[in-house]
Parts: sequence; C-alpha cells; structure tokens
Amino acid sequence: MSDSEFFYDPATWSVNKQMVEAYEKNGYVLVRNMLSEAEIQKLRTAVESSKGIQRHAYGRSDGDRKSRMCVWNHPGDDITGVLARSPRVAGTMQELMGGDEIYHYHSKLMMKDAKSGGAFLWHQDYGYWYFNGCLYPEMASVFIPVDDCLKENGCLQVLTGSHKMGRIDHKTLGEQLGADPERVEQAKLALEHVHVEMKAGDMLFFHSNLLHTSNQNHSDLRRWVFIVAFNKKSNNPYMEHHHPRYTPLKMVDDSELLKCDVIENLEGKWFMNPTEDHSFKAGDKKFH
Ligand SMILES: O=C(O)CCC(=O)C(=O)O
Repeated sequence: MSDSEFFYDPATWSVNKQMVEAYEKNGYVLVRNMLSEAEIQKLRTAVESSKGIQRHAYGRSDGDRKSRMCVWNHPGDDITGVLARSPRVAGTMQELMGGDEIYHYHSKLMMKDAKSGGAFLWHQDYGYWYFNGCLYPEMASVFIPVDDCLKENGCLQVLTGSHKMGRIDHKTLGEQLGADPERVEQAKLALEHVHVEMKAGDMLFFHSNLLHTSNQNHSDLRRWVFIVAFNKKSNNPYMEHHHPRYTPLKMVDDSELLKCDVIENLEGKWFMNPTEDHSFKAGDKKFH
C-alpha cells in the first residue's frame, strides 16, 4: 500500500510518473490532505443540508442492514458539483488514467449511518458498468470521505492489483451485484488485502476493475462518503442507460470550492431512480 500513498501540497501538486506507475500497478492511489478543514466543512454542510439528496436517497440491503445512497448524473454548479469538476478531483483522475479526456459519469453520496449502515459486497465497479454498454474498463472513481473512514465504521477495503484480473462475472447476491465469490476467495489468497483508513480530506483514486468491499457500521461514528465516477470520452457507452453518455466536463479552478455558496442546485442533476438501474437488471442472474 505504501507505494500508493502520497501527500498533497497545494504549492507543488501535480500528478507525477511515480503516481501513474502506482495507479497502474496497484489499481489505486491514495492522496492525503487534499482538502483543507474549511473545504471539508463546506462539503459536509452541502451534503448534510441537501434536500435533493435526502429526497432521492434509497437503501441497499446486505441481507441484514441497509446503507443509504443517492446517485446523480450531472455535477452541476453547486458545492459538490464544483468539487467534482475541480482539477484536484477530475484533473488528477484524468492524469492517472493516462491523460485522455474524461467526463463525469455520476456522483453519489454513500451514507453508512452509525450503528446501522450495511455492508457492500466484494465487487468491481466495471462489473456493473460493463452492462451499460461501456466497452472498456477505462473508468474510475474518486472516493472522498465526508467523515473519517476507519475499520470500525466500515472503511473501504481493496485487493491491491486486482484490477489486473480483468472483469470478473457479477451476479445478484441479495439486493447487490457481487463478484463471483470463488474468484474473490482465490484473489484474497493471492493479493494484498488493505483496509483503506482515511481521514476526511484524503482522496482515493481507483480503477474500475479494482475489487473492493466495505463492512457494516456497528460503531457510533457515521461514515458518509462522496464518490465521483468518470469515464473516458473514447469509451462512450454504446447505449442509453441510467448514466450519461459523453457530456463535456467543464473544469473549474480549485479555488472555486471555497468561493461557492450554492449549497445545492438541483437543476439538471438527473437523480438516479433505482428502479431504472440497468446494470442491476442485466446482472440479475444467480451464481450456480
Ligand atoms: O461506500 C462504500 O463503502 C462502498 C462504495 C462502493 O463500493 C461503490 O460505490 O462502488
């Protein structure tokens, strides 16, 4: 893990060769301290007071407990939108993915509440997105904790280098699509299993074929996370589905986040309706 861990310094920040190599080798790069205290507070206030998020949130059960989530397709010009479109988030992800033009595929808030939040099965994001007509796994996500993410409140866990296994079959396991459990067990024997503990302000940039999971939250600590997913323009999905096809991403300067006072602007966000989740329907087959 240590060769995938970097520290943010606003004065000198740029994606270097070492980071790109770490992303290619391990499937993820963890950057500490990417947001200042004031920026973390801004993000927290925006997601906590958003009426749209609460109105469009839905639960995903692990068979026992539920995590809540809310997904929207266009970033917009409010606080979460400005952060998603910033060079720190979108620009860093684009460089790690090789520099080709990327676009915003969706943003989401994952709400694992204290003492009640459910688990997420081992999966690859491309295990879902494959069903959406994306030909290549040239897609990735930025995991941005709103609260500290620790083992006790269900931090993300990854299998280092698992993105190199290619796409694993995903089928329904309860209310979620999970990666073939036999493959996951073998991958766990072969690869390093890392609990990615993060502070609010850190960011994890990860490949869409990286196997990841997270546990239930039995602690008193809330664990909310803002996640922004990107796709390459050259990987424009061949069919319409519940996330957007190529739509140019308008990047805004990093400094705009602290200047932005729009807590939420729901216009054009296109919130996802879980009954229209094409990936879930297409993958709704059981393992033998
Ligand atoms: O919020 C989490 O712990 C997991 C999120 C996740 O796996 C995903 O969004 O693909």
